[in-house]
Amino acid sequence: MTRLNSQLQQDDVPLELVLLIQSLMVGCKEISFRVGQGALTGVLGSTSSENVQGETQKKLDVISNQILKDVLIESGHVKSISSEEEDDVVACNPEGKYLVSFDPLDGSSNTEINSLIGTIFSITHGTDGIQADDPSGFLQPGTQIAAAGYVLYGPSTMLVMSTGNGTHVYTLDKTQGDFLLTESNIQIPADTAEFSINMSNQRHWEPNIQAYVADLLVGKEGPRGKNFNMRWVAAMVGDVHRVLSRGGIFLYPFDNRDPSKPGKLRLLYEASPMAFLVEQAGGMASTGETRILDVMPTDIHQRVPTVLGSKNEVEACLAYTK
Ligand code: AFP
Repeated sequence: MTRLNSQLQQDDVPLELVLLIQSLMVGCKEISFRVGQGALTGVLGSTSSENVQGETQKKLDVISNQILKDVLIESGHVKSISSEEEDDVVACNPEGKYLVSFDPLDGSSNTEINSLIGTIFSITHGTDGIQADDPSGFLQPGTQIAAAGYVLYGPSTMLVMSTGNGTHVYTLDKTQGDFLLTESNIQIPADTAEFSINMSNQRHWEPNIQAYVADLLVGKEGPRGKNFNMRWVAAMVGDVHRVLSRGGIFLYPFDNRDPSKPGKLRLLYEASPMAFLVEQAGGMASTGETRILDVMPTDIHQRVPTVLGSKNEVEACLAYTK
């Protein structure tokens, strides 16, 4: 089986980026181990602190964030980091070539029920002349991504990543400690009969999304002429992994609970890396109005409404929103 390093070489990934990805994976393997130990090592449960989003941090959020910061700083290839769990950017090596954004443990409330969680990351080039502690270096559209992916801590630990040459799936061989290529160039089926949205927010959605989902729910008798199934993992890594594996549409739309939060998902370390993977797998990713990868960030913790997945179904949804 092909090792991660060999695949990266085959995809002509520059050496410094390969070394950076290797360091990142050292961190993710440690997170995988710590997550697996669970209650045995007292890492479950919450801390008494909140992150910049006003969310109570889980112990594993803090541990995972520290692990990734340590390996990325040590790698020497990273100029600065932006993380869901850090208020500001973290300056690393001023000579480092790359900027890394990450959600160290997406879906961390699932740790309470031993369910899916993961690390989401996005890597871009640093801009000359912008200091390592200046957040404006991160304000680049997703089209500038050099590599993006996630590591899913489930029954298997899996890395799903793209460096712009298709989306590949690797499974961690825990006996050897290597990520091995288990599926290359995955393609999301263009059509689907499965959707993924937190239905409990229905009353807060805008009328166009209400109308789209209502038409899915009437099934065969409605305008879509077929029955739809629904799934919700409550961790974007889990829901997007299903969409990448067998198709589907995933939505976290704008809702009117809090006008300062247009959607729940953060652009830099959730929506954008997932949009990159989905597009590289032949799918589509939109805010409902524009392509996610074209959105120019204005803040490192910016949120965006998100609709992604099977191309024809995303287009069907956009017919309601545009
Ligand atoms: P955390 O990263 O704070 O755990 O949030 C997870 C998440 O942002 C995303 O992974 C899920 O899709 C979404 O929240 C689930 O939100 P609900 O609370 O609406 O289920």
